[in-house]
Formats: sequence, structure tokens, C-alpha cells
Amino acid sequence: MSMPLEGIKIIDFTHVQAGPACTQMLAWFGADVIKIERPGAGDVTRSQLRDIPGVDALYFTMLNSNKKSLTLDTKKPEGKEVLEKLIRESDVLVENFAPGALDRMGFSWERIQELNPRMILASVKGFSEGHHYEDLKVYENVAQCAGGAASTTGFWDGPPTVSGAALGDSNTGMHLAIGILTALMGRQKTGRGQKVSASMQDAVLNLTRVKLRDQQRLDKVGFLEEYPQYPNGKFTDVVPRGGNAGGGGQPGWVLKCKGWETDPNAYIYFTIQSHAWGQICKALGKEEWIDDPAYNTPIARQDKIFDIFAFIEDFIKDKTKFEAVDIFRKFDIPCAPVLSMKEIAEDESLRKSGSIVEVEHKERGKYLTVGSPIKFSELTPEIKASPLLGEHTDEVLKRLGYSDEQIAALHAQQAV
Ligand code: CAO
Repeated sequence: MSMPLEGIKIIDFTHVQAGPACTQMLAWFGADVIKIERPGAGDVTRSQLRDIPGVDALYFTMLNSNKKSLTLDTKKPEGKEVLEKLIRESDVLVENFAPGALDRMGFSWERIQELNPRMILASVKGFSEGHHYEDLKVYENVAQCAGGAASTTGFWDGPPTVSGAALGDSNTGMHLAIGILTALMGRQKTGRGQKVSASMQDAVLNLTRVKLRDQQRLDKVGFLEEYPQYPNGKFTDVVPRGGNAGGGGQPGWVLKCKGWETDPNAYIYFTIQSHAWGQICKALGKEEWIDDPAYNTPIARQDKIFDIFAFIEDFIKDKTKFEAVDIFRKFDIPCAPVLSMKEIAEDESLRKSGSIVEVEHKERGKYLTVGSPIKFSELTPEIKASPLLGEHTDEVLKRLGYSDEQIAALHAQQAV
């Protein structure tokens, strides 16, 4: 099957998670992605949180599938020469080093343009250029705090809380991927490359925009009617943490099911969708609430929303989360079981759709990883194992015109 990004050559000068997530997705869709890694150690995630001694950690294998690995010390003249050759023949260079690292290495945007005016330079940084924190190194949770996610996540009587989802890392990588594809489209019109960057703070903020909406509503009216603090609690002048409340105007909550005392995930999420109120009442056997003015509008329900949730909890206390969802789905009520990672790993539907795949790795054997969350009618990305460190060094050097002798000499010069 011919893949849409076939022929697009990407130099993957990324590490840890944000950059690798971006280039992995482009590789799934057919781009030729060559990951440059420091000889000896490679991407730090190869050795972080290892579960098998001496074998690439899952942290690495799950972010670098479908790529080639080229080891190169790009601070040494011989390494720089190889990188220059690669830049001349490639379409995109993706990096997520600390601010200024690429410049210090001698590969400023100006230099890259000299080498190849069609090149797209794509960068992830913690903060955007010109930001008063632009010099900072940033990891996931730092970005979640700086992007408004932490201050608005968790319970009102607890501290700011970070999410288990990689809002700062992989999410920024996805934003950058959109930027790269846009720049590639732009290049078709102008013939020129450009610099594309996505900051982790901005990418988090793009996902917390509903909280920015709420800040402005709060400034105007002094309260937020869909938050648990309304009408009985107190608001200050900042958006509060809303626990598990639904953020989009449809109240919801995490509700206990059978077994919650011992199973930390025996819960469902239940949404009281406004126009499904009649169905919800029917599902619960509370038809008398359907037209009762004390219940039949969202505003009327809000002061007793937790009594309603308590009623639903009582209704499902002898049902597992799966049984509860099976009841409510018949009434078209938006809800889902709270799934543990174990349940997700074993989920047959996720395997069938290719959202979770099993891959064979040369050293580790079989491992689970994520497949493309984007589905296409005309293509099915094939998820392949991540490369071993330097697995494709010789292949890439040969492609660049190096002879066997030159390759041997380069290996000797690059040895750590
Ligand atoms: N050959 C030679 N040198 C190399 C090399 C190679 N193949 N690959 C990297 N290096 C060098 C870099 O040039 C840099 O050198 P200088 O410090 O002398 O300029 C050095 O390795 C370290 O790079 P770094 O500062 O990016 O790495 P770090 O571990 O100190 O910081 C991180 C990591 C992630 C905090 C930082 O890279 C960063 O802030 N990146 C931008 C934001 C980001 O992407 N964060 C998300 C990471 S995912 O959780």
C-alpha cells in the first residue's frame, strides 16, 4: 500500500517524548524518519524505566516505532558533515532540544536555510519564542502547570493536580505534526521551507481553553453555574478546581459501582445530558421527575445535583460498571466505565481497531504499543518495532554516498 507521506524525508533530532511522538506519527503515515542519536547511549528513554536489563525500555519502543536509527556525534566535525549532507537531501528537521542547543551545535535556522532553502525546521520548546520563560527547560508536568491544566484539575480542597495524559509532551508533538504538514502544503505553493514551532505551554493552553472561557464568565457574573461550587459553595476571582464535574455544560460525575470498596476503578462516568433528562428518569424508574419543575431544567436540578448522583449510585450499587453502562446505553445516556490500564491492554475492540497493537522487537520479543488513533478509509498504518541504537547507521551513510572505508573511519572517529 502506498502511504501518503512516502518520499518525505524527516531528520528526527528529537528525544524523550514530545518530539518523538510527533515523528512517530509521521512515520506511521509513510514518512522516511531517521532518528539521530548520540553514539553509545542514544535517546535517554532507551534506558529509562527499563523492565528488561540491557534492552530498550518500553518508554523508547512506544515512541519510536517505524523509524531508522543513525548514531552520530553532531558536535564532532565528521558528524556535522553527515548532518549537513542529510539536511541537503531532507524535507523536515524536527528537534526538541533545550533552547539554543541547535544553534550551539552550529545549526541555526539561518545555516539550515543556507544548506537547504526548502527545509522545514520544526521545534518543540517549553515556552514560545520571546516568552519571559523562553530559556527554561521543560518537562511534561511543568507544562501542565504553566498551561492552566494543573490549576483547574483536581478537587477544590486539594492541591493543583496534573493529569496522567501527556498534555505537555505527546499533545505538543501532535500540534507540531499539524504544523509540519501545513508547512509542507505551504511549500508546495511557495517552494520554500519555514520554521515551525509549538510550545508546550501553548499546546496545553489550547486544550484548557474552556477554562479560559470560564475565567471570563466568572469575571462577568461572579459564579459558574455548572461547577460543584454552585449554588452552595463560594467562588473567588479565579476558576476553581471542579473535581469530576463535566466542563462543557452537561453536568456529570464519577459514580461508584459494585465493588468500589476494593477495586479502585469500579466506577462509571455518568453525564446528565440536558435533553436526555426524560430518558435518564425512565432508566432510573423516576418518571415523576420528568415534568417536575423542581427537576425538569438544568438550573432547577443544580442545587440537588449531588442528591441526584447519590440516587444513581444507589441504583447501581449492586451492578458492576459494565452492567451499569449496559443499562444506561439502552436509554442513550452518555456514560462509560472507568477503565484501568489492564482492562485497556486486554480490550478486544481496541485490538481489533488497531488502536492497541502487538509488535515484535528484535531483543525484547513481543510488546504492546499504541497504533494510530486516526483511522483512514484508504490506508492502514502498519506499526513496526522501534530501531536498535544505530541499527541503520551504515544504511543511511551508504545512501549519502559514503564508501565502506569512509564508514569504517567514521565509526572509529565517533566511537565513545
Ligand atoms: N551529538 C552531540 N550532542 C548532542 C546530540 C548528538 N547526537 N544530541 C544531543 N546533543 C547535545 C545537545 O546539543 C545539548 O548540548 P549543549 O547543552 O552543549 O547545547 C545536550 O546534548 C543536551 O541537550 P538538552 O539540553 O536538550 O538535554 P537535557 O537532557 O539537558 O534536557 C529537556 C532535556 C527535555 C528538558 C530539554 O531538551 C528541553 O527543555 N527540550 C524542549 C522542551 C521539550 O521538548 N521537553 C519535553 C521533553 S519530553 O518530556
